[in-house]
Order: sequence, then C-alpha cells, then structure tokens
Amino acid sequence: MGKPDILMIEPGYIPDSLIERLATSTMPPLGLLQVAAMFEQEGFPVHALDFSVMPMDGRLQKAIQKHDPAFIGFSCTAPCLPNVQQMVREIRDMGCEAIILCGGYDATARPEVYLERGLADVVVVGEGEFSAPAVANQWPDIEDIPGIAFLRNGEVVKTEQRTRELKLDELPMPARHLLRMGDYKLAPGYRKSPRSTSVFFNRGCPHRCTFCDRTIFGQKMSFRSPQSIVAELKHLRDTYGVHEFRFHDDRFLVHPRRSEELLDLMVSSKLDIEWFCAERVDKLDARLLKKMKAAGCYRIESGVEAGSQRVLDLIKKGIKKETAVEGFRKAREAGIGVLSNFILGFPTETVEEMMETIDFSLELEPDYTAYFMFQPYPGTDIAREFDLPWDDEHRRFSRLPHHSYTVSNAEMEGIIDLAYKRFYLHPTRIWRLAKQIDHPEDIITMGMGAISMLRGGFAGGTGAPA
Ligand code: B12
Ligand code: SF4
Repeated sequence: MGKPDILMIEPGYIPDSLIERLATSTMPPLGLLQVAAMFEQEGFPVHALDFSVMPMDGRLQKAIQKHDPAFIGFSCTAPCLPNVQQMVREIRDMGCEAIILCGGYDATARPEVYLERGLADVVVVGEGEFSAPAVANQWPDIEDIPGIAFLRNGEVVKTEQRTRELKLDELPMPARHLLRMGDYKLAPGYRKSPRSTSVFFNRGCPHRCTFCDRTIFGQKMSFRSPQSIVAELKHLRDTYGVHEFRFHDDRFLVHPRRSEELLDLMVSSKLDIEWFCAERVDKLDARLLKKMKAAGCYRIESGVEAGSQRVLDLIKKGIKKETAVEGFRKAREAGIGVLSNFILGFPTETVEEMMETIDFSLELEPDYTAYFMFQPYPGTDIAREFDLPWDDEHRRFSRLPHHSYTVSNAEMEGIIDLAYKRFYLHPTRIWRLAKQIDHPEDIITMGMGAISMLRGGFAGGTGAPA
C-alpha cells in the first residue's frame, strides 16, 4: 500500500478590506512548500491550499473529500490563528480525523496554545524539514522525534530541540508546483512585472532587534551556494516565466564574500532578471551595491523603524539616524531604489516620538515607505521584556490595553493614517507612483487605494525585515 495523502494549508491572513487586499503583495508560502517537498521526497502524495490567495469558499472541504488526507499541516503565523481555528473546526465538523500538524513561527513560539485548544495533534517546533516527515513516517510512535510538541495525558510534552543539521543545498526546491504561481503578485505600483516570486539565499540573522520574531532561524547563519541559487532562478524563469524576484532573506549582504560570489555568478550567467532584497541601512556597502545593481537589483528594503534615537536604542536596532541617511544615499548613488519600513507605537513611545518617525521618513526620501503598527509577537524579546499580551482575535491590530502603550488603539490608527497621507499624498510621490503604472489593472487598484487612504482606511500591517 502506498503512503497516505497529506494536505498542506497556508491559512492566510486576509486583510479586512477589499482595497487592502488588492494593494497587498502575495508570495508563495516557501516554508510550507519546503516541508511539502520533503514529504514528496519521502513518497507521500501532497496537496496544498493557500488561503492568502483564495477565498474560503468550500475549497477546504472539497480538498478533504477528494484526497481524504491522513495528515493535514498548517503553517502558522500569529495573525492567522483565527483562520486556523475556523478551519480546524470545519475539518472536525466534517468528521475528518486526519492528524493535524501545526508548524511555523507562532506554533513554535507557543505550542501549548495550539495543543491545548485542540488545533494540533502535533506541533513541529522550529525548522520542519526533518521533524514533519518523521512524524508522518513514524505515527503514532513519535515520542523520540526531536523538534516536536504534543499532549501526553493532557500535559504538553516538548521533545529535545532539533539542531540545524540540514544543509540548504541538499534540500529539494520548495514544491511550488502544488500551487498556481500565477496567483502571486507584488502590490501594484511596486512591481516591475506581472509575475514575481521569491527565493532564499540564507537562513538566520545575527542581530537582536527586540521587536523582530526570530523564533525559527535564530542567529545561526546557514547559506546556499551561488550555484544552487542561480540554478533555481533559471528554473523559475524558464518554468514559470518569472523575471522578477524577491530575495526573502532577512539580510542579503550578511556574509559579504558569499554575497559577492553570488552576485558575480548572477552577472556572468546573464539571467535577464530583476530582483530586490532586504538589507540593514548600516550594511550598505558602495562596492557591493554597484555589483548588486549590475546583477539586476532595483530595490532594497530596509527597516529604519523609528526616527527617535531613544526608540531605536530601546528596540536595540543598533543604528544611528545618520547611518540611515548615509545608507540611503549610497543606495541611490548606485542607482538602486529604497523602500523603508517604520513601526509606530512601540511600548513607551510617545506621540512626539511617533511624529519624529514620520518626519524622519519624509526626510529620508525613500521611493516607498510602509508604516506598521507595532505588534507584540509572542516569542519576541520585546513582548517578554514588557510582558505584552497578544490578542488572538484581532486580525489587524493586536493591541490590548497595556500600561506601556501611551496612546489608544483608535489614536494609533489615526497616527498611521496621518503617516501614509503625509508621505504619499505629495505631488512628487504621486507622480513617481503614477510613472510606474504599466499594467491596466494597477490604475484601478491604485485609485481604490488612494480613495481608501483619503477616507482614512489604510492603517494596516505589521513587522519589518532587516
Ligand atoms: C516571506 C514573508 C512573508 C511573505 C510571504 C508570506 C508567506 N505565506 O510565506 C508576505 C510578504 C506575503 C508576508 C506577509 C506577512 N507576514 Co511575513 N514573513 C516573511 C519572511 C520574511 C520569510 C518567510 C519564509 O518564507 N521563510 C522561509 C521558510 C523556509 O521558513 P518558514 O516559513 O519559517 O518555514 C519553516 C518553519 O517555520 C516550518 N514550517 C513553516 N510552515 C510549516 C507548516 C507545517 C505543517 C510544518 C510541519 C512546518 C512548517 O518549517 C519550515 C522549513 O524549515 C518571514 C521572516 C523570516 N525570516 O522567516 C516573515 C514573517 C513570517 N512574517 C511575519 C508577519 C507578521 C507577516 C504579516 C502578518 C504581515 C507583515 N507584513 O509582516 C503577513 C502575514 C502573512 C501570513 N499569511 O502569515 C512575521 C511572523 C511573526 C509571527 N510570530 O507571527 C515574520 C516572522 C517576520 C518577523 N520577523 O516578524 N510575509
Ligand atoms: S529587524 Fe532585521 S536586522 Fe533586526 S533582527 Fe530582524 S531581520 Fe535581523
């Protein structure tokens, strides 16, 4: 008898309004697809659903009826928890008794929530490449598998932590064929071509910004070889016709020599692609920026986060404001655009400091900017430091009243809204965005986005890389 079917689900974080949905970039869930590829390698028939790009309109039920999976896997970030709860209820209501595995950031940070609420039979803690197939292969004798958590007599049992034994080059490519690559797009006005997708060069980040969730990869770095990345880029270009890529690493230049080798290989391979990546403002090196430009890089995303030095120090960002000015200047000189991310509403941050952040974002003159409302992700240092609660039911703003917050939720929404208006409702920036419209559908989406912003409905979002 063959191995049983497995259904992998990205539960999705569906922004509240249609406009936000249209204006949000979508990317294939690479973690889920990486684990799916490992299941396939072990001989399991695997299916996948990504509810970030499809409505919950009975597809889950249809997939279960069709495939009768023995295992169902959910990839869990904190804002997706309400969707996971709803889907698990629907799965059980159908009488489906599949073993449910939850993995990803949120399940790793708080496995007890998933186990005690009956959302998971097993939580895969940390990187899932080896633990997840081991659970499916060994079920129900799973107690010796490292990197998992489960309930024994109602008590949460966590097995020993799995050390990273995987070599990234030896992993199969993420099983992108399980989803429709054409469903994934960058936000309008922000993309260069109608199809884009993402790749990874490394795992880990050596920094310790306290708001950033590093539960899965931590500080230990692992890299892929330039050859394997270029082979994947070529494969994606030739198989899916994609010419625009997002390197989703926390930092692209984290190991300058390896990055340079990759850049040189990309140039000599004449890939005919464009790409962007994330990097810290204090690590932008003029010589490497020039090479990045030559290899097709057109934009760098950088989390500047705050315009107040006190707040930057509070969150251990490790940068000075002057460094951000200097970093952006170097990128512009190399002919590379910049997108800067800011977070407003850190614990103890005052309204004056938030205004400093907005002023600083204008002073830096990035091509694009995103303002996120601070969210205390479970597992982050800042959530521990200030003992900040997470509100599961809030999809957009997890903001329970707390003494370290200086403004109310409603005031916070107003401040984020003001930030977007001050930045984007400006003739130069409107013109810059308008010039980038080269797909007819973008005109409609951006028009709707502008109306939403004018009405004060554009406050959403969280988190910021690099
Ligand atoms: C790419 C990315 C996106 C993309 C694509 C999202 C997607 N569906 O993958 C976009 C831009 C759309 C996005 C949106 C959002 N993101 Co995001 N995103 C990332 C980023 C940079 C990389 C994710 C990734 O592909 N990693 C590579 C893969 C290989 O790792 P992985 O996903 O962790 O998967 C491994 C394990 O987690 C585990 N695993 C994962 N899924 C499963 C499932 C099963 C069944 C099993 C067994 C194991 C398993 O095994 C995998 C292999 O080892 C991470 C930061 C990071 N460095 O990881 C943030 C991150 C995941 N995002 C985050 C957040 C908050 C969001 C948003 C809410 C908004 C935002 N802008 O920040 C939305 C929510 C989207 C959603 N559906 O959850 C947070 C999550 C924090 C938390 N505790 O919940 C992160 C960690 C950023 C951060 N440092 O704070 N994101
Ligand atoms: S914010 Fe960026 S630099 Fe800081 S820990 Fe997170 S990924 Fe690393």
